[in-house]
Amino acid sequence: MKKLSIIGMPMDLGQLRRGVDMGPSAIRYAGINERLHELFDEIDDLGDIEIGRPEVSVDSETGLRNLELIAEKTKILADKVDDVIASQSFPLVLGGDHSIAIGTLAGVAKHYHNLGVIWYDAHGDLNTPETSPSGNVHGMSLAVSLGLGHPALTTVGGDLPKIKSENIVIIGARSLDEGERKLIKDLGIKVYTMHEVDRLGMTTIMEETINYLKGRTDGVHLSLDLDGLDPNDAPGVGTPVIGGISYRESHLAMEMLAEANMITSAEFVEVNPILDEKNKTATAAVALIGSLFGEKLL
Ligand code: 4U7
Ligand code: MN
Ligand code: MN
Ligand code: MN
Repeated sequence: MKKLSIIGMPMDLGQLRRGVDMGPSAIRYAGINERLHELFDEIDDLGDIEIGRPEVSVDSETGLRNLELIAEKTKILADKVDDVIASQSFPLVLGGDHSIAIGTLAGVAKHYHNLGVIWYDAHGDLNTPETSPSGNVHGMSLAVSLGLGHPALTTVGGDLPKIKSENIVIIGARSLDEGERKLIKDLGIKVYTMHEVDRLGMTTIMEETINYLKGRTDGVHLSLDLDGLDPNDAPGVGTPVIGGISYRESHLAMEMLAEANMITSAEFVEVNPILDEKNKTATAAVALIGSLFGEKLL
């Protein structure tokens, strides 16, 4: 019995641009249920986690915005994701900005000893309060999951780190801050930047990624930030960076993951319908989700 549970996480507290809280609606509107219903025996849309419209707060010590709120809300998401996996269903989380990954990974990590993570993104999201140029938590979520950053965030869903640096593969990076570059080198994190996308091509990158993670992990989470795609293909994102992964290359990546049958949880984040052109980005997200779950052209 193949079961999917969809969780909407309409949280925009990890960054400053309004609209990303409407991401889950935009993705549902783009037809996610219709697209997936033949690929699962059962699809359970659990609706959205309630975020409300809390007042922006700034942590006096670190300058981080919405720190306590993000901790509170991601904890709720972590529990929900934990429950979904416990019920033998596949958790698909729809964002929201990328700070939601703090919660998703905290929930998923409870079920694996060696969780792998594919971080498909223009950015590394490896900043800490010390290195962040912006103070925006959506640029810190991967670091937080490694146990690095503000304790209010690293302790969401338990004190221990949720993932190990050697189980991460970043794909599509083209905007890395100085502190992130240092962390990548210090920890030896595997990164395929756009240079490698150009040079090796997506086929080789995915073959290598799949082989690399197969040997060392007991589950693999896909965290796909739509800004990993080129802004021409996915304009509805808050922090676009030119020169990204194409729509076709992204399809290929998803199809190869489906063939490898290795993804055990996923999230699609940073869809901002206010900044989008005719729901293009949410539509791309839904098409990629279809491929990830094994939809075929023929
Ligand atoms: B996203 C940035 F400085 N690195 O930390 C930062 F460039 O989830 C951007 O990948 C972070 O979209 C982008 O603010 C976070 C910036
Ligand atoms: Mn991101
Ligand atoms: Mn990004
Ligand atoms: Mn972004």
